[in-house]
Amino acid sequence: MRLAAPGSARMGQPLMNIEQIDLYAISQRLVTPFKTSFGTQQERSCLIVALHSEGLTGWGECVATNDPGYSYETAVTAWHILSDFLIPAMMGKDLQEPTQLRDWLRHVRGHPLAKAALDQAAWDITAQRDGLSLAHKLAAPYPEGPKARVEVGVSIGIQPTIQETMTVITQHLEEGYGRIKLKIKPGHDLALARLARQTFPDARIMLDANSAYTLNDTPLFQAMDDLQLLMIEQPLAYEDIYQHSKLRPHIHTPLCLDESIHSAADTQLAIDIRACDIINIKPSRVGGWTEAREIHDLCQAAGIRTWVGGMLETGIGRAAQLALAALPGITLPGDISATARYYAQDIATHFFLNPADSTIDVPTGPGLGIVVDKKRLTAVSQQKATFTP
Ligand code: OSB
Ligand code: MG
Repeated sequence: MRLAAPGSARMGQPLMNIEQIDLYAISQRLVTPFKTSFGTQQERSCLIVALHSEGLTGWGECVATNDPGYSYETAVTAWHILSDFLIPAMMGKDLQEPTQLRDWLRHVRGHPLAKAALDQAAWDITAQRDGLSLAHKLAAPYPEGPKARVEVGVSIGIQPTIQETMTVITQHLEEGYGRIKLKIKPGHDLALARLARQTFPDARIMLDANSAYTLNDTPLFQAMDDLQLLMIEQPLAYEDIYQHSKLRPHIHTPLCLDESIHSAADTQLAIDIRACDIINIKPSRVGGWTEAREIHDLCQAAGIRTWVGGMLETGIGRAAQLALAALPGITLPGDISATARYYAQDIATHFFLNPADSTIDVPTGPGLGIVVDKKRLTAVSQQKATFTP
C-alpha cells in the first residue's frame, strides 16, 4: 500500500488503489411474497459489487430491484449506471477514505441506489484496511462509540385479509420481535390498525403507507390518533416534503419520512419546515453511508428521532445496516429482521434475532464482518461483469 505524498492534503491511512470491481446481478426467491402499496415481490433481484484492492475485497449491495415502485431505479438502470458511469469513474483511483466517493460520483445526477453499492464497498474495504469493524469506523467521531447490539423490528407486507395479518403479527411477536410495522394502502388501513391495536394492546405498532395517500385523507389519519401508534411512515407523495408539513400539525401520531428524504439537504429542509418527527434513514436511498451519517448528525442536533430502514437486503446489506444502526443517535428499532425472514439460504452470513430483547448483534469482525458464500453467489447470479483499469 502506498502512502499519500508528503505535504498532500490527505495524510493518514494508506491509499488503496482500486484494481478491479466485479458486478453481479442476482435473484433470490423470498420465503413469502412481500406486498406493499406499490407492488408485490416474490423474486428479489439486486446487484452485488465486489471492490478489490491490496488483496482485500469490499462488498456492497445495490437494492434496486425489478420494478421502479419504491424508487425510479431498477436493477437494469443500476447495472447501466454502475457499469457505464460510476465504476469507470472509480477505476484506478487511490482510495483513502470512503468519504471521498461522493465527490468522485457527483457528476452522475441522482441514482443513489447505484452509488450506495460502491459507497458500501468502499466503507467495507477501508474498515478492513484499518482493522476496524464497519460499526467502529462509522462511529469513530463519537466518544461513546457504536452500540454492540441494535433493536430491530419486522415489516409485515399486506396480507390477503386483516385476520391473516393478525396471525402473522402473532407469529412475529412469538419469534421475539418487539416492534411491528404494518404496510397499509387505501382500503386496507384504519380497520387493520384498529384491530391490531385491539388484539395486541401493548405491542409497539407502526404503519407504512409508501406514499399511497394525499392531504384529502387527513381525516383518516386523525381517526388513528387514539391508537397509540409508534409512527406513520411516508403517508404522502414520494418526493413531497411540503405537504407532509401541512399534514403533521393535524395528527397526533408521530410522522416519519422515508421516500422523500434523499440527502442531508432534504433533511435540513424537513427540519426547517417541521415536516416530520422521525426519519427512516436508509443508506441506499441517500447514496450511501457518508450521507446517512450526516443525516444522523442533523437529526440528532434537531431532536428528530431516527431509525435504519431496510429494502429486503441479503446478509451483505444487512451487515451494513446494522453498522449504521449502531450509531449512538439512532434510537428507534430498525427494519433489520433476521436474514431467514426473507431468505431460506443466502449469499452471506445469516443474522439471528435475540428474542429476549428484540435485538441483533452488530458484527465485530473487520469491515462488514461477514463471510460471503461465493458458491451461492455464483449460483444465484444471472449476469456478472468484471472491470479493470
Ligand atoms: O418502505 O420501508 C419500506 C421494503 C422494500 C421497499 C420499501 C420498504 C420495504 C420495507 C421492508 O418496509 C424492510 C425490510 O425488512 O427490509
Ligand atoms: Mg418505508
